[in-house]
Amino acid sequence: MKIIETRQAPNPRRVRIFLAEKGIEIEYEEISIMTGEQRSDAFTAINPMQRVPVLVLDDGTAIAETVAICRYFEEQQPKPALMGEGALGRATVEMWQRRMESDLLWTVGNKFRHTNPRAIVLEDPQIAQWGEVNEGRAMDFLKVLDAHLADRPFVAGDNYSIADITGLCAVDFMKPAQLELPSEHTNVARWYGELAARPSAQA
Ligand SMILES: N[C@@H](CCC(=O)N[C@@H](CS)C(=O)NCC(=O)O)C(=O)O
Repeated sequence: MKIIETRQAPNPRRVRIFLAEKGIEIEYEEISIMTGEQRSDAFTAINPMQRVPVLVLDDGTAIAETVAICRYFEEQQPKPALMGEGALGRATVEMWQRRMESDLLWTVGNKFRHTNPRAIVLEDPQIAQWGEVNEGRAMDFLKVLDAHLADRPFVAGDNYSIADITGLCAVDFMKPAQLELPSEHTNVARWYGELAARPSAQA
């Protein structure tokens, strides 16, 4: 079993942090998305979407999509639960996981992909205006997140979850996207600081 990834990219990092929190060790194989290896015939045969990460099982079965990979390991090793427990717990984690992904990680990612000259190899054509629209959406979401974190330690409540992992990776990806966390978002800053201090953040 192995995971094909690109170490610098945020989605593979989500999987690495998830596995570190569970104490699961696995083999990693690196490809370079900046030189287009995800578009090779060999990789396209594994993931026709040409994206990392991909989990390849010992029988050759490939599972792509970050959350699907995490789901696989959550089912294999339920503790610590990172995708919620019970109907309400799972629904709450999923609600916030989806928000952290679509309203923060993807918006920050689009800002990077459409405005950073280095990202032309990933996004051609780059549409700067779309990058700016996404910056506005990311900033709007951070306001919502700051209010939400005022009275709970983690995004989904009392327990650390995949929603926090996605959030940590999104906030860290603000740097290459040339975005700054507004200083008034003290709750986000507190939450981010605690997540970044966990050993798993180094995975
Ligand atoms: N929906 C996928 C998205 C994965 C994704 O966008 N991965 C990026 C790296 S973070 C990638 O492979 N980019 C290559 C490209 O854009 O060509 C997931 O959740 O895993």
